[in-house]
Amino acid sequence: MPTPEIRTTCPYCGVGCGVIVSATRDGWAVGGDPDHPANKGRLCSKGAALIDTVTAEAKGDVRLTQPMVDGNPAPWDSAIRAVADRLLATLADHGPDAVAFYVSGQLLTEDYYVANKLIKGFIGSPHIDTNSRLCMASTVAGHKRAFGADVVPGCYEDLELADLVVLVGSNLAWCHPVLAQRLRAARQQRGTRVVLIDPRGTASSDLADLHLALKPGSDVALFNGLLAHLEQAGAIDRDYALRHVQGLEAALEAAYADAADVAESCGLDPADLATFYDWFTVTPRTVTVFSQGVNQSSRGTDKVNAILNVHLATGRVGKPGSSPFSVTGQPNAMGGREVGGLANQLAAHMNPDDPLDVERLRRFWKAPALKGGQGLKAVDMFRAIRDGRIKALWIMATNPAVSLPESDLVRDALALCPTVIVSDIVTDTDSLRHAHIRLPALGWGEKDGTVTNSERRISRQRAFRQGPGEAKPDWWIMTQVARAMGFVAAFPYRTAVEIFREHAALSDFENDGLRAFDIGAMARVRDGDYQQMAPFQWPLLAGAKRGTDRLYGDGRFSHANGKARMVAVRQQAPVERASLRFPLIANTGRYRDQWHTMTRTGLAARLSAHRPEPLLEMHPDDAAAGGLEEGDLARVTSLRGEVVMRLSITNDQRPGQVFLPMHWNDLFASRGGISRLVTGHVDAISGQPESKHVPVRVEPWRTQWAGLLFTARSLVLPLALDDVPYWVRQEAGDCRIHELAGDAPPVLTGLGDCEHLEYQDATRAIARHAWLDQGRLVACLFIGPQRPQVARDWLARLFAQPALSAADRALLLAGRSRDAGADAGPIVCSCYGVGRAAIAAAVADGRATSVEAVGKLLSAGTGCGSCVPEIKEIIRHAAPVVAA
Ligand SMILES: Nc1nc2c(c(=O)[nH]1)N[C@H]1C(S)=C(S)[C@@H](COP(=O)(O)OP(=O)(O)OC[C@H]3O[C@@H](n4cnc5c(=O)[nH]c(N)nc54)[C@H](O)[C@@H]3O)O[C@H]1N2
Ligand SMILES: Nc1nc2c(c(=O)[nH]1)N[C@H]1C(S)=C(S)[C@@H](COP(=O)(O)OP(=O)(O)OC[C@H]3O[C@@H](n4cnc5c(=O)[nH]c(N)nc54)[C@H](O)[C@@H]3O)O[C@H]1N2
Ligand code: SF4
Ligand SMILES: [Mo]
Repeated sequence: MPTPEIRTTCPYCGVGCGVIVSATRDGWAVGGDPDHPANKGRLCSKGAALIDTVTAEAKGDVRLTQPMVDGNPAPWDSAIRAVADRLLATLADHGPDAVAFYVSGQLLTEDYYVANKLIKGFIGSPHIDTNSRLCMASTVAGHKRAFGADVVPGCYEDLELADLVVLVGSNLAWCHPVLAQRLRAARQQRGTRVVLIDPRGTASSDLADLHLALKPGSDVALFNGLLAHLEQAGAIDRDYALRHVQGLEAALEAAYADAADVAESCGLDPADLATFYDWFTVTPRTVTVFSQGVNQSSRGTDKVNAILNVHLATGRVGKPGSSPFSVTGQPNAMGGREVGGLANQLAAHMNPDDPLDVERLRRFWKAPALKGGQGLKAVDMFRAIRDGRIKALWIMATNPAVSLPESDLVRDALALCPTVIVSDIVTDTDSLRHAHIRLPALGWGEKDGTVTNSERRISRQRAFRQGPGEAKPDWWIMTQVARAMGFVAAFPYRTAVEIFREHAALSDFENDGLRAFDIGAMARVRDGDYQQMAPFQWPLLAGAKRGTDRLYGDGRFSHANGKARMVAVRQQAPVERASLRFPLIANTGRYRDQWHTMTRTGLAARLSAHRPEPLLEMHPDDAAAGGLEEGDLARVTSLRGEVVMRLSITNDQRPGQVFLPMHWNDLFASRGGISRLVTGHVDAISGQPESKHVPVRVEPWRTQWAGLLFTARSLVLPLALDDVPYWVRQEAGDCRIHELAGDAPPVLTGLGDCEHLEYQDATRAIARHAWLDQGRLVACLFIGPQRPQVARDWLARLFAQPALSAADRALLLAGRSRDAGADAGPIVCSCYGVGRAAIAAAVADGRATSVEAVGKLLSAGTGCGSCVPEIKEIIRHAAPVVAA
């Protein structure tokens, strides 16, 4: 019997890779879809581990399986009634402006469409915003200013056709790994030049011929300098500019005003700067990829336009191998922009400030409640909740208590809000802890719909498994609530395809070329064809067979006069500067194997082994000045809050700057939620927060003791975590590992009837404990004045054994196995599960001294390749030091 295969799309990053899920004897296997144009069969570590997360979710009480109203399980009909009643009561008592939705680029387009229609069209509140505000808002605003519409002109193939690829504020190797793989392959084949513009060294440095480690926030100066240079070098395409561009002279004037001291403003070596400018000048086929180092800034929109300016001035837009390219973060960030999920958008690329658009949408939806004007953007929305202006909030597929800036204030807002409804797939998140009503949503692989990736390509997500318990698709939940509120006729949906057809019809409605987003060809798609739908790019006009891969290549833009606009922008510093009190600048971002707030990737042992603990990365000079050493715990304080993190000293950081990962939340760490530090300053145009530039102070955080606790997954702990000031939890397969540190000796509560083994050395303040249940290891704890050095992997593996062998039992309290090589260390290659220790050993004893040799010997680096930069790093570190 052939194995049933389902083609679907990866639910993580905006590359939008096609995956094939096939049933195996004991579950499923996942592989890259060779026919999907985004990845052509490739996957990254997160995509390859999709089944791990699905399997981990199925264990224990991870998934939310039934609606909960005020803490009590409720059947769907009463939960729907409760949501509808509370929203209606808020409407009656306080009017529509007291209701808000906060949604996500991780919803499917069909879900997103219904959310937007319900709140804007029928509840009559403009207050819907999405986590894309923290992500793509500056690009949306920059695109609109320059092009007249939110359009990404290029496509992925351009990365392969380009001769020069400039990565600005993008860690492509970790955050869009399959695009990095495509770029790496093209580079090997045709010697593509790559320039990385990022204040710190990252895994993407490994791809780059030139790394410009600019001062944070100085991108506008850098690109203004480039624009002035282009004009001096005679590289402005005057003919193109004359016919297709407005605003060249004003933009040049502004650029010259910044150009005099670019190297100084950006803190760069003038020679490096000149190299970059020369390469850009002489290379018509240039793609500039940009991401959060550009967007997440109080000057984000200007940064975007500074980049678009140099492409417009040279006519390098929407041509093969030649375009600016904003890569989207979330799987459906782009779909959300199509349905108008942001507070300053209407559906289908219509404009809430244009009365004609508002009237048009009102007619199409038959929605008399639809108002013109913009709603509150995310940061302001949560401030309005805290002020009591918004009294009912529905959160879907996002975790704002962790991901929004000034997150202590966000938590206060949630605690004060009279009605908080949260739809999620898991039982517990920092945001769910504040919910009065919790609604169980179907997750990836359980639901059907579409997503749009960074290159405007719409792909299907398809179900291959049953959802748990009562979980339902997000669109279904909202449809039922809408109907219960009385909006029956406008919300007739029984399947996702009905919503998709309406969305497609709206994109085509009275469009006549007015709006770039048009998928009219899908307005009558049949159910079966939707099931079979192959990935396609928009626009796809009624009657067309194929979508359009590039836009604006002909120089006709979306502004009314058909011309693009160069925007005169000037370098401005980030809102806050380093000061005596907060002398360092904190930058925040991502790790290779974690996704956002870890609700899914944090469950997979394979993914959690790459960086089990969040690290504060710091330059050696700053560490020395602060009296800090590698592995120390440090307290990081900003104007808004504090966190505690383990120090990693690295030359990849510039002096004066530190880097913190955004992923850890209150479920995974006692003091690791870094958005507590982030100030709520936003870009004046886009409303996007300045998440990459936070003045902080870093001090040693010394404790009397440190510990490591291993427990079987489903077990109560032998001590109260609440009493331990520092802990970080790691899922390690058959067990959980907690790093611990504190002052007062931990109070052990023990584990009931379990057999307790114990070793104490009071003079050295060392204590070791183990608990066994009928011979099976259920917990062990190591405590000492320093962080205990034990064989983590070996100990973790003991939890899989039904009963410990006498030999293992004898070694247990020592925390050491007999086989010294048993510990892999942090996982470097997650495709083949190869740890740092094995690679370092092979390098040290000369068995492998190149990436290729490591691959041959251990397979590491031969899967998705995301770990190649780390393997190189290990080889570099192992290089013999020659005495002077
Ligand atoms: N592994 C993984 N991949 C992901 C995600 C994830 O959570 N994990 N999330 C997805 C999402 S939603 C998004 S939005 C993308 C984000 O993808 P990226 O934007 O690539 O990721 P970040 O790590 O947030 O930030 C990128 C870089 O911006 C740099 N930067 C900081 N300040 C400046 C500056 O002033 N100028 C410049 N030029 N650079 C600066 C940082 O040092 C950082 O290396 O990743 C997507 N992919
Ligand atoms: N300091 C700092 N903060 C940042 C960033 C940064 O770089 N630095 N990056 C920002 C960016 S770019 C982004 S995109 C955000 C991301 O931040 P969030 O959106 O808050 O992060 P996620 O962890 O992806 O949250 C998704 C939630 O949806 C749930 N979920 C998953 N699938 C479904 C589903 O199908 N339906 C429903 N209803 N729920 C589901 C998950 O369990 C999870 O709770 O963080 C932003 N915050
Ligand atoms: S590159 Fe992005 S979409 Fe592709 S497999 Fe990795 S996380 Fe998924
Ligand atoms: Mo994002």
